[in-house]
Amino acid sequence: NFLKATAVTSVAAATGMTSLHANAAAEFTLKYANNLPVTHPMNTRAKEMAAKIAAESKGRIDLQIYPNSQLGTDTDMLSQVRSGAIDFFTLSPLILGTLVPAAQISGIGFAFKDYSQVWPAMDGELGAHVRKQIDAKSTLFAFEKIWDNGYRQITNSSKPIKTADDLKGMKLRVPPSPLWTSMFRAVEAAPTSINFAEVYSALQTKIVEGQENPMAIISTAKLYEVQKFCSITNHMWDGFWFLGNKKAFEKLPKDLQDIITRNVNEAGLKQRVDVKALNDSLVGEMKGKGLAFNETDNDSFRAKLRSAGFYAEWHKKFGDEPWALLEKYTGKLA
Ligand code: X2X
Repeated sequence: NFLKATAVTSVAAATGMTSLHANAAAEFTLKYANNLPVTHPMNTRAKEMAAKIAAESKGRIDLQIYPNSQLGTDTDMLSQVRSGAIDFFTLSPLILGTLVPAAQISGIGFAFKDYSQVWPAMDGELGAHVRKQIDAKSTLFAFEKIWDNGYRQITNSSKPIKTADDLKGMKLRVPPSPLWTSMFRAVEAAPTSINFAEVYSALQTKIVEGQENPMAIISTAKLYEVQKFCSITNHMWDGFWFLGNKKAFEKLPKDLQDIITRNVNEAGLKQRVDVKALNDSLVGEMKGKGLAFNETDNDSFRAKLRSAGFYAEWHKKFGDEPWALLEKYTGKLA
């Protein structure tokens, strides 16, 4: 099919072999699936990574990439990676929360002030705590370096969101995750869980008025075509754990495991730089495409979350020790 052809071509380019031979020679064919457009840094870096893995393994590994929810929604792909139908999958810690609740802790609203708090936490003790939970509570493991999704902003088709009150009753799409629903209920919006694969059409057909995502996704998924306003809330940082099926990975020879691990982590670090750069450059570009941007009163959102008991509720759910780990990087939250 078309996808396999694409994957094989990139391997062939890296190894200098013809595509047919590259495919036939590979001793291990591994599948990596994700929910994002091919133009997003997640996929450009993954493609480069697959080529490096092919070259360094001398063609023994053929890492095939299935982007853009082509194998199904996040919910479907999560089942597939759990069962071993696919080998690797990148997923938001919050959606992973449907399987490993503790993983959601990095998505607490307004927790990380900026990237200078995000990476030390995620590459440090908070990330280590979450990866340990993933390993203990599922058939999955997460590579050390989490990939970036970015700081999330709210878009909608009806009005600029300036304060928390502007969200009252607004039908907003959120990804399938208990924490996401809880957070937007706390600000009295009307959140609906919809997988990313269905977001563009849900906005186009006005099943929901709005959604929230980082700049790189609003741009590469062309959500500006079906939204009028983008309100800069920076309400949450989000990433993608690069997940692997433990059994499938453990079957690989140690030297090949090492090649994959090193390259996944290296590609993740490069992808972080790309996402940050896009975040800084895309506002101008999307303004030109008709999306109206506005600043927001961040304190009004935080105050509302606090008074609704959002922080207290999730502190209790996660427990004192994990919460203390989070606050070690963010400072006192509520
Ligand atoms: O579903 C989303 O909104 C997305 C693409 O940001 C995630 O994968 C969490």
